[in-house]
Amino acid sequence: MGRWAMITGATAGIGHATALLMAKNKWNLILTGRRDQRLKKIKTHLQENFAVNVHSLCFDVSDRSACEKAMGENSAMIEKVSVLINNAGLARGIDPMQTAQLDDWDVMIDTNVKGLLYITRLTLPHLIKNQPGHVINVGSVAGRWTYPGGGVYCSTKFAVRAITEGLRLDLNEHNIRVTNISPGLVETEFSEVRLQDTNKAKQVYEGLEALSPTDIAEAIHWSIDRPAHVNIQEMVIYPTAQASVTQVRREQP
Ligand code: NDP
Ligand code: 8X3
Repeated sequence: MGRWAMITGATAGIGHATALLMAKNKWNLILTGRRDQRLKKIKTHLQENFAVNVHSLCFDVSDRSACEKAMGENSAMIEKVSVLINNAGLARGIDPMQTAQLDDWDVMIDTNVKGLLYITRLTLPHLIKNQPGHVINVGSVAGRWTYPGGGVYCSTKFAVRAITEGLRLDLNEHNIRVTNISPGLVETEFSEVRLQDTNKAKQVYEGLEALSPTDIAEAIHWSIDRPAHVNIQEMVIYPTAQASVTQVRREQP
């Protein structure tokens, strides 16, 4: 039967890179996201190149009934999962709190906090059964340090860190590993989604070597690949050019 992992937000960036690396390492996968065409293309690529089983589930993690429907209708598949990688997430806007859009706050909180909680709660009974179970939450350095214009995004990632710790405490009796991966700047679609402007998004990564999605996928896979008695509780990973959430060294053009 082999080992099964579920990765949320596998259509791009860190989630996509993690799906690739997990498939290379012979993990069967359940991949989720909202863009069905991309999910299907990735599924076909992984099945054809790595001889693993891949299922794709297209739904919005911030929609509670969509989560319950997707997980309920596919329970025969979900019940095989022993590793959950909660990666789906996003930032919207970089405005100060006094002028930010309430809609942006709703989307970030609903996706990064409530979505992660829905998927976790619906998957946990299977993780407890399928030892050794492991939950990996993709947090952020924004879950440790706050920066101007990032107050609400940061608060969602602080919440992810608190949820990770809460899970570890509650699941201790069930021998489940729980890990928080906290990256700094990773070059993905993240800034385009946040700023809704391709040129401005490019500037975020200009003049520095940001982390690649594969750098984070490797950290995730390495954490999973430790012996079952070893739990990597947290990893904070910055690019060398980034000293803090507010200090980045950029080469001049
Ligand atoms: P991308 O925008 O490249 O990828 C985000 C993924 O999340 C996509 O697959 C997207 O799929 C999915 N997603 C977003 N919203 C939803 C939703 N409501 N329902 C289902 N899936 C959703 O960004 P990254 O790869 O950079 O981001 C992945 C995670 O890493 C996020 O949690 C982010 O906060 C975190 N992170 C990113 C950093 C960075 O600098 N890039 C640094 C630190 C943390 P689709 O659009 O198809 O739904
Ligand atoms: C994404 C990294 O510094 O843009 O979580 O918030 S940052």
